[in-house]
Amino acid sequence: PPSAPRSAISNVNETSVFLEWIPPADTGGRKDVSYYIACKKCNSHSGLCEACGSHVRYLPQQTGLKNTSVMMVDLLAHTNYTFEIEAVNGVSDQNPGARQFVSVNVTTNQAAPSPVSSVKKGKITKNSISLSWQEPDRPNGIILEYEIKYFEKDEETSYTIIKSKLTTITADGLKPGSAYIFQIRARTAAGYGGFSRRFEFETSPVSVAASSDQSQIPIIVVSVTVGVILLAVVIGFLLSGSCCDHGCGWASSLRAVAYPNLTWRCGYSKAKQDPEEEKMHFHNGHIKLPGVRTYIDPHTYEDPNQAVHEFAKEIEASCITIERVIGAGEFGEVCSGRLKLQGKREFPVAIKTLKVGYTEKQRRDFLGEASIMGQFDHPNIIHLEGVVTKSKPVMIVTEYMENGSLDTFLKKNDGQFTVIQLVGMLRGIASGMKYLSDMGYVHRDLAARNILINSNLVCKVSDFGLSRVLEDDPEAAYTTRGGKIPIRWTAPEAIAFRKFTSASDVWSYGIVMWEVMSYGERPYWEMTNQDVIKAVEEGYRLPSPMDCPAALYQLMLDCWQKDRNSRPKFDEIVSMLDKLIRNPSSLKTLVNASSRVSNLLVEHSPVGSGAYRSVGEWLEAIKMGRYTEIFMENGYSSMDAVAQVTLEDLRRLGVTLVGHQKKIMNSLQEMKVQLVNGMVPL
Ligand code: IFC
Repeated sequence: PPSAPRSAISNVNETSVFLEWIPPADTGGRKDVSYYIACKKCNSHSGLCEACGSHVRYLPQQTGLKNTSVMMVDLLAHTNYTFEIEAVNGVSDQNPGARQFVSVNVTTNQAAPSPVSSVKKGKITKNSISLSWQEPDRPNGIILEYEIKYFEKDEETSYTIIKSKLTTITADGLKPGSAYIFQIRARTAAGYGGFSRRFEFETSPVSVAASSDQSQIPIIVVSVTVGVILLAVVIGFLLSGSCCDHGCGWASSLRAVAYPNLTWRCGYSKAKQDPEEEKMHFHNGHIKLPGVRTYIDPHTYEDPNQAVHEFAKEIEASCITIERVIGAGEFGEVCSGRLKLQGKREFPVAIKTLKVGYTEKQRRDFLGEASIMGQFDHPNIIHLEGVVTKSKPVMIVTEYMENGSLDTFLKKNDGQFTVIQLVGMLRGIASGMKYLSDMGYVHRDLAARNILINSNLVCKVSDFGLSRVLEDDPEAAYTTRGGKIPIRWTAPEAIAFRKFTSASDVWSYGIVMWEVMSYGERPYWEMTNQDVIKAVEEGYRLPSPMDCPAALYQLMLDCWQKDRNSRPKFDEIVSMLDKLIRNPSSLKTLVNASSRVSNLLVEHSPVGSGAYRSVGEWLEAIKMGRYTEIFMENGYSSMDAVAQVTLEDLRRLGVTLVGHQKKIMNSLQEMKVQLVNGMVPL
């Protein structure tokens, strides 16, 4: 029988899991290897596992898989699963020994509710339509409310949304005898599900026009009066003094410090009277919109301790065993260790400590980080286990990512992964970034060094801030306005006028794609920050990494569009990568290696040192002038053509002396490196 499959990776999307692996090292000398997936559902408390049962669907199938990937759908939400991937062949049945498999542990997330499928009309009048519907087939949690969107048929641009906790509503104020389109979606703690299909219902036609018009006159009079009064109140309110005169308390002065160029914020928040009252109405000044989960900046909290305990669990120091130091943080050390929570099995964690003798501000910033991380719950975002604040040292505890940061991991494993595995990593990162951008969180320092990777090769977005030097050249990393910016990863508008948005995160994501596909190469190599800024501004972009699928390089170029609105959104990037993963043959077309180099030659005929205007000049310079004639006669008459010469070609041309071969190939290599270090103009 074959040995076990290798390098299995998983990607979790809500309640679906995508698995991928590479074939076994030993096929047992046979060609009939196929794969079988065993699924076990595991209890996170007892650690006991049982078979998954028949509700799980396998795409394309569970047994006899010929390809090295499979997708499991309809798993339970928030459940630990172990998948065992076994390679089998025609003699596996006869094998008395242990099964050879690779296993992957994953935890599913909560899925959003499935769409509402049946909607019935109730009472219909000339101005109103009543509806009722059934709870979705798969609510995947407790339904908190429904959202009903409706609009007049063919007038989609102007729609109305109503929310309801019940499964019935009445839409009124409608036009008589008109068709309306209704769509309903449910919301659980996991967010909104998809909208139902469109349901069309019509109001009843006007029967006696005159009488109905009569009956509406008092309504119109009342509405107009109320409208005018409201408008007057609002205008009066806006004209009554400014916040900055009256002061808005500590939180808003902090906001003003955080957004110095957005002074209107101050005038904006002034409408919120004094801080006490503000708290009552807005819960710490955060207007929580139902169903829209947005990230809350912990700085807006009056009391940072309240923020951290709203978003992070307090862990008792006695539950933590620190094992070894794995890095340096801005305020202390980062260690690996183990966490044993009540009723749970001990598991590995990473621990960041706040060194003794910290200032109040350092403690606030340190715990502010935990308040941010605690708001996120996504398989591709580093997961916060909790904080220790009641004893010293103060700590932040996260899940442990065995393989550390992605840039170092890729450098260590240069060339070791399949393209699909690399795309799987990129897909995970894009999915985490989609989540952050949906939450309204702008990362600002997305780079491979800020991605962690675990033993299943799952990538998670993280942020180590200043704990690692942002740039080798700290001078150049400072902008004219004093902010520290990782130039090579940052979009031009963010460098130029600090316009950090999810679109600038998309630019950085493009750079991460390039880092991943080139196994941790430094973007723009040893160019200085100033040269990078200049080249990018002039429209130059990084060239394709070696052996990079054309579709991926195109996606990188899309992320690096100057106009930030033209860049793809993270959800589009995720779907694009999913499409490529589902159809691996789409990754077979590589950016043509020769076009890559000759392209550079054409656009960047090197000038200055090390540049040669002719083949003869070049060969003379390396004391190989004797071969000029042979080169010219065999079609290598331009530097462009010479760039493609291989060792075989040299032998064919009669360059048989190994020393000469080496001299020519080395010189060519050197030129290519210089050229590749130049960039491709868009
Ligand atoms: C100042 C600040 C930092 N504001 C936000 N962050 C931030 C930190 C944001 C995010 C992200 F991506 F989710 F938005 C992540 C982090 C982060 O990764 N923090 C962090 C990670 C804090 C403490 C620890 C112990 C770790 N984990 C590890 O360093 C680690 C190593 C290996 N495994 O885990």
